[in-house]
Amino acid sequence: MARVAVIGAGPSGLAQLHAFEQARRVGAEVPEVVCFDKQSDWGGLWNYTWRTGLDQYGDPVHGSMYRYLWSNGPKECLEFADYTFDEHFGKPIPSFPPREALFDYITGRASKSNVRRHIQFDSAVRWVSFDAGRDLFELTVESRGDGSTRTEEFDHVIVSTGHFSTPNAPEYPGFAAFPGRVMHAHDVRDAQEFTGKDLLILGSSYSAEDIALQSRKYGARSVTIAYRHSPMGFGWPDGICEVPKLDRVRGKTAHFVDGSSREVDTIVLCTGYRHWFPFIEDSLRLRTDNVLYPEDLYKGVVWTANPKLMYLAMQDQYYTFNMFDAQAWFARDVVLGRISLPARGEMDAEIASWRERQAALTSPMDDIDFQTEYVRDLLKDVDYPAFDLDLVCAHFKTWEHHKAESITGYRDRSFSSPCTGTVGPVHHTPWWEEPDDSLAAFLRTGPPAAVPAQV
Ligand code: FAD
Ligand code: NA7
Repeated sequence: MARVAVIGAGPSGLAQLHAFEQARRVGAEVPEVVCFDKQSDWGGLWNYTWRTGLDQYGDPVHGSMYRYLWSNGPKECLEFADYTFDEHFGKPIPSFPPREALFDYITGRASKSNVRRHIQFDSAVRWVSFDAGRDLFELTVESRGDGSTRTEEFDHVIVSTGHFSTPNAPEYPGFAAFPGRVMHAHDVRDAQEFTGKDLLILGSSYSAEDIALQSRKYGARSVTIAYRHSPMGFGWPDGICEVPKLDRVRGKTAHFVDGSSREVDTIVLCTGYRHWFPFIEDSLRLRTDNVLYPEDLYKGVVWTANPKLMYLAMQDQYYTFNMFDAQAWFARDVVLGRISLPARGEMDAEIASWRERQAALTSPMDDIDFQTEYVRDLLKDVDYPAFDLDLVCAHFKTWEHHKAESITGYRDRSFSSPCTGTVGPVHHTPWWEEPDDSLAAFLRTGPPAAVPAQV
């Protein structure tokens, strides 16, 4: 029997296991699927860890999520079409859940389809190579508990190891002598660490926005965000401001390229992450920046130089869980032989055409349209259950407008489900005033907040 290795049991790896299981349940002959995850439990980034730096076995910690993290997009935009929020929670829930609720949702579907039996935990894939003579991949896996290693053979390999765990950490003059912490977003865990402090954040994307907001929410005295190219330009609450690029640090004083300066206690590098696959041999290793359409991946999934290798979720992400499903369904059908791949030249030409379109994108609205079309293109070839993709696209654009209207209030808005039509109820407490991110507090019903619903 053919063997498939899935590396990583985060949302995209779990989508892959689920896709195979769905086919098996309706009678398809499915190969043996083995999933390896170096962590002790599933959920990938959503499996919160207090650890930073190295983990208990001496490997770099995978987790980049912090306490008090709430979904940064409407849950309706990531809903599984075959496992709705209504089904999981048994009642409508607000549109912007905290991390614990999304972890519960992701793992709820995986539990329902009983895919845990495929996963070997505490199992780090240390090396992936391809033996062209035998047309097989060799995976060297370490059982981290006892340090033993073994090499197994597979016909297909699907890499779903995420790409938001290895920091891109630039250095600026003066960091070495800065009398405070210089840290990357990857190591942020509890914003209360910054209570009473003056914080400097570098970067102008999701991490910068969210860590700035929550640091202030939990008591930072001030937050200064230094952008490299352009400011985010939101209407920041009192105590948060944006300034041009950092030039240098002298003692505790940060100097910016416009000549301004300020004293800061801590510097947080929200400077993004690197796609990092040191465990994959050179000829099979994806190299890309955080973009909507990486090079060398046909349909954003298939490694064109060796189509028995596939990568999931390697894109910059507006769409997440439902895009991972579309990719997983596509990858599954390539493995099952239901989708025949065109010749290498044709695959390369299609990638080039998408990347040409990508180069012409000039705004977040363009990006949203582009990723919508990408997901649509995947869905047309697979039997993933139908959902209203145009509504998801419209919701993303509305969400962008909400953020522009109120960066502290956008999480109080409600959206309708593209799967069930259910409108998320307004949360009992405005996000900016809600310190408790527990699932129990989130699910508690209470008096509705006076915020207009957007459906
Ligand atoms: P991951 O979740 O990173 O999971 C990868 C898995 O692979 C991990 O379990 C890891 O242990 C395993 N692994 C890695 N290397 C190996 C190896 N060598 N051997 C074995 N196992 C390995 N998305 C949203 O939709 N909404 C949000 O609000 C949101 N917030 C985010 C906030 C932060 C701070 C970050 C960093 C990301 C956020 N995301 C959000 C995006 C996130 O990328 C996706 O939601 C999702 O976690 C990606 O799933 P994944 O399975 O591809 O990767
Ligand atoms: P992103 O979205 O990849 O953004 C990285 C940011 O880092 C971006 O604003 C970059 O600036 C900035 N950057 C990169 N290098 C530098 C240097 N050298 N100096 C200053 N600024 C720099 O990563 P995020 O962590 O924000 O988001 C990743 C995921 O986490 C995302 O999916 C969220 O859901 C959570 P630029 O804009 O290019 O000027």
